[in-house]
Amino acid sequence: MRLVVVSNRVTQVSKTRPAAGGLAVGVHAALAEHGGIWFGWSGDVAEEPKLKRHRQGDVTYVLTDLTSEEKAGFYSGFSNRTLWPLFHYRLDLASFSHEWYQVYRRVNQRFARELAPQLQPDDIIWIQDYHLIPMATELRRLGVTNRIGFFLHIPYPAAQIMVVLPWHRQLAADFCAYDVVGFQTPTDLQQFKDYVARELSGDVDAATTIRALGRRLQAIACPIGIDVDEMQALAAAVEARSHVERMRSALRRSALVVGVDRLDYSKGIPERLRAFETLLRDYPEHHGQVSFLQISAPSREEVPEYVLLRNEVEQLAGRITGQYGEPDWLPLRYINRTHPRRALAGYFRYARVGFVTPLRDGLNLVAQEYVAAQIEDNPGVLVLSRFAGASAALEAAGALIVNPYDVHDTAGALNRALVMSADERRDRHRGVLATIRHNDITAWRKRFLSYLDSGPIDGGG
Ligand code: GDG
Repeated sequence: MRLVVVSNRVTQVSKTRPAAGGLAVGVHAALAEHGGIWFGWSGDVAEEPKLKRHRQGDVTYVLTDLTSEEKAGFYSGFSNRTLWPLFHYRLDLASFSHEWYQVYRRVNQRFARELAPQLQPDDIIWIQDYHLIPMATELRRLGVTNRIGFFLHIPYPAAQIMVVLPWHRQLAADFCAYDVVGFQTPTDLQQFKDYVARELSGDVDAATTIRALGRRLQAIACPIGIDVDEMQALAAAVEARSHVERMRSALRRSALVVGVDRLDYSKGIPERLRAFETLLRDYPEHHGQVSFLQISAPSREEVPEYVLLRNEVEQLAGRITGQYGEPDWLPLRYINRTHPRRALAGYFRYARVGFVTPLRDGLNLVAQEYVAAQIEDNPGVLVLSRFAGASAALEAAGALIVNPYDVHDTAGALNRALVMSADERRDRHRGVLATIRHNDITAWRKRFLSYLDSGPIDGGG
């Protein structure tokens, strides 16, 4: 069996440079095991898109460009200003444009046309994420009969939200064209089943088999994970590095709270800053004792909603520093730049609190990376939003769960994390780390591919 992975962006890595992020790590490991193709957008814009191909070991990378019109309609438009906000429950930020939708379908058609000639009869095909939902429909139209799976990295919203999308029926048919669809959490899976039952009168009673629109498919919950050993090694290796030393001497005796995200409205960064401001107001004993480092990597800067968010965050950060800062103590360090992965690992390791409070998040890998980077006999505490997919598994395991819309609740949890005894921190850390190990990146790909490779497991006919 050969594996063919299709994702919007393709991350090429060498053996010496580990890939950043869960998707890249998981896909690389799967491709290394099975051999195959990784197909997707090169990240380049060209008015006459060309296929670029190169081989590394058993893996062939096939990259295609987008025209500027395609990038605007497919990527910045329908993917990131329609599907992304809608699937993250932000109806107020979602825009609906027939033109964008047409371009979104056309790009998926073109990707399918470019991919189809490269396929062999026994290949299994694994499509990643919301940019590419129509890929199975388009491949089937071209006569491809291989098994095709789809994994959604972001939440699948409640049916009442989904039906707001003018093209929800077309997308539902696209989902049903797959053999296997995977979601991050049991809640996402249930919401997909609710949609299929209500809107398509489909049969969703069997454990994983769904029958709808004349098709039979498997739908599973399959949370993504991280490479725990890789993050532990990265974090342990930074101990002697100068940036960590500099940070520790700048902090002096302050406890570090760390937040790391793309600067995205789904991540709840303004709410997080307000919660920290509430901590400073309501728990003045932390003045001079705590410092919050928020790293927000620039993201989707061509999208207007992200420009507004950046302004809002900058204003809040300025207000907090202005109101509470002292010449010899900075309560907040806000940085709007991308950092090397090993620098992040170092900040995670020395932070007493990992502050991860998205308003909605498919899963959230930062929460897992923070936990993996801890020093086991003196670990920090994960404060995690209930609206991160990761909370489904980590709540019972020992994370402190908060409602990020409630700044008092969040500030209270932050205070609790900051004053927690070492024994309780160790207990909680042990539980959370064991869960993250159990659901790591290898478990994710093996579970998904076991369904994709084997065909229907329950139901039959
Ligand atoms: C989507 C879903 C789901 C962040 N800043 C920098 C940097 N990062 C890395 C993190 C982490 C990754 O990017 C972010 O992953 P998340 O899961 O936290 O969030 P999304 O980017 O929104 O990912 C999400 C995920 O897909 C996987 O399915 O969990 O719910 O939204 O690895 O460490 N990496 C570097 N510099 C940075 O400044 N190098």
